[in-house]
Amino acid sequence: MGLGYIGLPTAIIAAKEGGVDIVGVDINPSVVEQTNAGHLHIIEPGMEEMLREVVNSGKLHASTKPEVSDAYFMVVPTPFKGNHEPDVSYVEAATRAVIPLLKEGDLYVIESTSPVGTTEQMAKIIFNERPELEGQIFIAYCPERVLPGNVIYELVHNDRVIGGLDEASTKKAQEFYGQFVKGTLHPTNARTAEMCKLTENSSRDVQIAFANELSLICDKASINVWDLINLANKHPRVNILQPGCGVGGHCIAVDPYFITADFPAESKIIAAAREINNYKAFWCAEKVKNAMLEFELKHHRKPVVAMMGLAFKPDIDDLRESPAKQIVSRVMQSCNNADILVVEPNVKSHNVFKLTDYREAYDKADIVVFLTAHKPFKSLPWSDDKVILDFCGIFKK
Ligand code: SAJ
Repeated sequence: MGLGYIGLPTAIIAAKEGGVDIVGVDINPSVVEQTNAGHLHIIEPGMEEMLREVVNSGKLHASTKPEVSDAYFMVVPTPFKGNHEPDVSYVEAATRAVIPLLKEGDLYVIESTSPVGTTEQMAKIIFNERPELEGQIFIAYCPERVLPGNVIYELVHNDRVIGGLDEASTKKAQEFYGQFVKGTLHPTNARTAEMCKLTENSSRDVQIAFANELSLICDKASINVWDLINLANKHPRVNILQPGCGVGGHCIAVDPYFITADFPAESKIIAAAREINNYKAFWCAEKVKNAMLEFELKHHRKPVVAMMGLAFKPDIDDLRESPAKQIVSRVMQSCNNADILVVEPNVKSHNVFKLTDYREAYDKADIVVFLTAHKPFKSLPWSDDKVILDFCGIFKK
């Protein structure tokens, strides 16, 4: 249920590596049509060839409606609402769609990142509608852990945590994933598995917030933050991550709110990390605006500004929830007539921003702002004639 960034690759790999017969279900008819035509609607290197293979061999077909199966997997989005409260309505809708099809011995698994207690909540909904199935089906939570861009390898090789509502459910889910996962399948209960997913992404968010906080301190203290972190990391028990222009994507910037919403009194560090990482993007935009004003005062003309990178992290073309994109928008809004060149080498065109080649933009610009550490940017030379705002460590040694 759900043929997005995780559901579709999981379906393809279970079909190809595990030999499982898959019905991929999505409410979007265009996704279903494209999948059945062997066209990958998401961006993931190497995945389209695999999709074509499993569609052609008849192992995978897509549909807008679920079909009677032996196992059902909920892999739909769990966004948050305006107040940062998690929204499990897609999980509930997908669950309700399969309830009429469930039969004795079936496996029902939630993969979507979910607040603690969601699996129990969905079990209640299932048994409310189908009381005769209580004790007759297997229910588990098994979060995904793959890194976009490296999905083919990580879906097979990463360890996974599997938490059933009872031991039999955990075992049944382990048997299923064992068909295509080579990593270890660690058994636990559903609540721990749900919290484990939230913990992994919150831990990374907190660690990045520490690096971002250091970058703000270092800016005031006239210390090169990249040198500082590099030196501190020479300590055998210190491993600081890299600061950037904020935290983006659909996971790390979202999942911690699933903890803070349910445990506001306890989750102080987790909440502070979200604030720091959000603030970092705002701070970067202010820095750019100040640099533009200073330039204008000094040179009595508006600067040409190159904004380097729109993707939410290096060397991908995914612009979803990207702090770089937010910064570019903020700067553009505040400086109406300024000459701003937007660069994203991994994307051909964009519906809002007119894109410029990275070398051309760098050559023309008076102020160069590095937002995403894409590899091609690292071949550009440092120039003392330009104002360079390096928020992502392009010129770190
Ligand atoms: N970032 C930094 N500094 C760093 C590392 C990352 O600023 O040192 C920024 C990136 O630029 C990006 C954001 O953090 O804006 C997130 O990037 P990421 O590479 O840390 O993570 P995602 O969102 O691509 O994938 C994460 C992964 N989770 C962890 O590493 C704990 C992945 O394994 C999960 O499967 C995925 O979230 C998910 O779907 O939950």
